[in-house]
Amino acid sequence: MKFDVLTLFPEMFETLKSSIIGKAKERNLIDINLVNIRDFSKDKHKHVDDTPYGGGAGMLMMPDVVYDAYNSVKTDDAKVIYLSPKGKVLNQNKVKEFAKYEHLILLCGHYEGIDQRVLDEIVDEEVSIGDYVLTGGEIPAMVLIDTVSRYVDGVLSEDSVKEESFSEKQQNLLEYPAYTRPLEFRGKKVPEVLTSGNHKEIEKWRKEQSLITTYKKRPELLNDEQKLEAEKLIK
Ligand code: 4H6
Repeated sequence: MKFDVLTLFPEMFETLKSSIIGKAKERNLIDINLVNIRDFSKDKHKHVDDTPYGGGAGMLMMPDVVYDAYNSVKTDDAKVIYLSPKGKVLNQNKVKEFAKYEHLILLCGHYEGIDQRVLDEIVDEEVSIGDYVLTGGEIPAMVLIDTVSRYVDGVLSEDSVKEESFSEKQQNLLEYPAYTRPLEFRGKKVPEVLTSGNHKEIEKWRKEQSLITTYKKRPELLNDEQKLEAEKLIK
């Protein structure tokens, strides 16, 4: 999977060198190519933004500069995603859909955003990572790279992939609580069933805990039947 990132702040992506995504890069499972939009500025002072026609606060990224940055990486099969607070909110189904592409181009806005004409020309999809405002599209682009990379073959361990296919069976449920050593912490013991060795019972307990957790934290994820079942378990 190839990600081209069009950004004014390529340094922000250093953090992707760590952990699982860093390993995936080292193993050439994913390729993250950072393109500094400023390299495509048209003047000797390297300007990339200008004031909005019609007045108003702030600056806008200029269309010709952004277009030339895009042109330097575009291919016929690439999907261009613009990270913006106006986009459709990202969810796991959207992530899986993006993971089917071999080439994603991520456009990061800064200042007040980007001239509409170049967006109309090059953007396939406008995506938001949630209903709040950030100073730039870089953190959303990193969220997209991280979430999509998890679906690239070989990035996750075999165990995580198995665990994921299990949690997909219970798609709308949150994870059950998990415990590790020590057996007792500040007077609290690990639930006995987990040390029983009875795998049938453990599976049943985890399913019930998932349902209870979801009922308490995100009831809107459950249908009426699941809510009734959760209420029975809590009583
Ligand atoms: C494009 C257009 C994404 C990018 C405007 C980006 C939140 C998200 C940005 C802006 C973002 C998200 C600049 C508008 C700052 C507000 C960068 N914020 N903004 N939710 N900001 O995915 O002012």
